[in-house]
Amino acid sequence: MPDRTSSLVGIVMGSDSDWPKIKLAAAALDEFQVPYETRVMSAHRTPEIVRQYATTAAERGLKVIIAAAGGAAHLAGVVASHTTLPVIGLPVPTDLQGGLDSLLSTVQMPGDVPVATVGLGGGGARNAGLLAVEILALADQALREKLTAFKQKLVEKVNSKDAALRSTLGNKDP
Ligand code: RP5
Repeated sequence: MPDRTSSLVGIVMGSDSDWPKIKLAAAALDEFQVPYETRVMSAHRTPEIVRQYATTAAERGLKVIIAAAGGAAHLAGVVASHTTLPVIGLPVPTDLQGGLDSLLSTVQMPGDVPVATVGLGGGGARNAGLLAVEILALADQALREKLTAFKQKLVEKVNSKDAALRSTLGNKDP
């Protein structure tokens, strides 16, 4: 989805090298037709741009910010320090134990500056997008209904996997 002024979610990442690892966050927003913008900015390389982006995000209409970074991952925390919008921290996998450095740098915020940190990998990226949808759904009935339908589909999906596996293994119905 292209950037546009009506974006409700901002996805910011520390480097373009993060994008392939976090794009499932954007895919989740696409799935729920939530408009978003994507930007590359770095807490270390372009701190002034990060400050400007975060301080003006709410007045530009954004409701939630997803901030992804890897390594010494300070982006989500710095964004959170400059805005009252909810910030979802998305740690990016690295070569150091799969991204443990990113996870701890993002999740271990000092009190008073919350960052809602999701997990590493594809599940984490998808959950970042879904969590943003859930936050928006607090004030959007149509989005809430889509989430309810989504949950129902999950149940159906797992039930059919359960039935298929039991049938493959020749298990009797419980
Ligand atoms: C972080 O440094 C970025 O979020 C990225 O995960 C990592 C490496 O960035 P590049 O050197 O690939 O630009 O700030």
